[in-house]
Amino acid sequence: KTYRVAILGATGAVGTELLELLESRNFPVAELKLLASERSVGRSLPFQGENIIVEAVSDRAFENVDIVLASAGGSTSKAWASVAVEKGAVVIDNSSAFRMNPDVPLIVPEVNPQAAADHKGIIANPNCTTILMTLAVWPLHQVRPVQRIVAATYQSASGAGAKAMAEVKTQSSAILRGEEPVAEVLPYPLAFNLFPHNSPLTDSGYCEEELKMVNETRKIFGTQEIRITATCVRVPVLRAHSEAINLEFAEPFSPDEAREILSQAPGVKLLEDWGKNYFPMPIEASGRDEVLVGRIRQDISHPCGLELWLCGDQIRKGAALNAVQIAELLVEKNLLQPTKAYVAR
Ligand code: A2P
Ligand code: 11C
Repeated sequence: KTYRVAILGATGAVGTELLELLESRNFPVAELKLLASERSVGRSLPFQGENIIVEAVSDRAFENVDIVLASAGGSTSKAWASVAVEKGAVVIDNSSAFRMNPDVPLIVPEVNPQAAADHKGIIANPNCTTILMTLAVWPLHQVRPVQRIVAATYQSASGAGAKAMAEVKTQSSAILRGEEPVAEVLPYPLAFNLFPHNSPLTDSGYCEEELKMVNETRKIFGTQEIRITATCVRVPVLRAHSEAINLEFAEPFSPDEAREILSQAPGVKLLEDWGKNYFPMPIEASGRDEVLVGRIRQDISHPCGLELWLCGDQIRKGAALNAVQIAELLVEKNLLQPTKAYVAR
């Protein structure tokens, strides 16, 4: 069986990766529609040896579509997801628009694939930092429940889109020429710099990105009991996020046992050479499917604490790959029937 697929946001950093992944993973595509804004009308993108013309998103564009992979920002998803569902498609949405909606499953296929069975037309793809963290923490949490997570992130420009990636390169060359870097997409120059994450600040003092790590992780793990705090930082890296994660359990968790568990965990690659001080780096995680985890060590400040470090490709597992894996899950579990039952607002 093959499926009619639409990519909403096809011209973006995640959209172009979605296109590549559908092809390289041999997703059973019967027909592919590429949707973006009016700005992209007339462009075309290659898929399976053909050039597919990009269309402006519209009501009609969602007719005769089975699956929509959406990555065009929250407001675009809010405007179009319900239209697509009403026309019979299942939407896998990479934006934050519906993630915390109780009627919308939030899925990392290696962690909570069972949640897909409850979908009502929309499935949310979690925030990239959340996806990467859950891959490393969930296998440990299965063995001994984690009680508290303290995370610090080092997030690449790709999380802010293709234009932010281009901006870091332009800023870098400007600085190397002795010129002032210009920041138009991100709020401050990122080249040779870093700054606390640029998502809106909330009254709690946390930015939205930090609260996404808290709330989304609890929803994916299916528990409100885990205490989570995070500090998110944008760094001048192109497309892979890094995270320093401190975990606290009710009893000690030996680094060797954690290593053994993570060496067999799906979607994870353990990468440690203590003799060479060689651990995961964003340049090695870039373009790879697995989240690289290493530097697992006992927290010297707490007998039941464990420290670890990870790097993962933000565009791939942090966004496009996870979305395509959700689509594969829907196919495998025969969950792609149109629902028409529910319209999210
Ligand atoms: P476009 O290229 O036409 O602006 P990124 O996250 O890399 O910035 O990409 C964002 C994606 O979302 C692009 O494909 C962009 O299309 C698309 N997009 C942004 N705003 C809209 C909109 N209002 N309607 C449809 N697509 C949009
Ligand atoms: C970043 N995680 O790296 C963000 C981008 O909720 O999907 C994606 C925001 C989201 O800046």
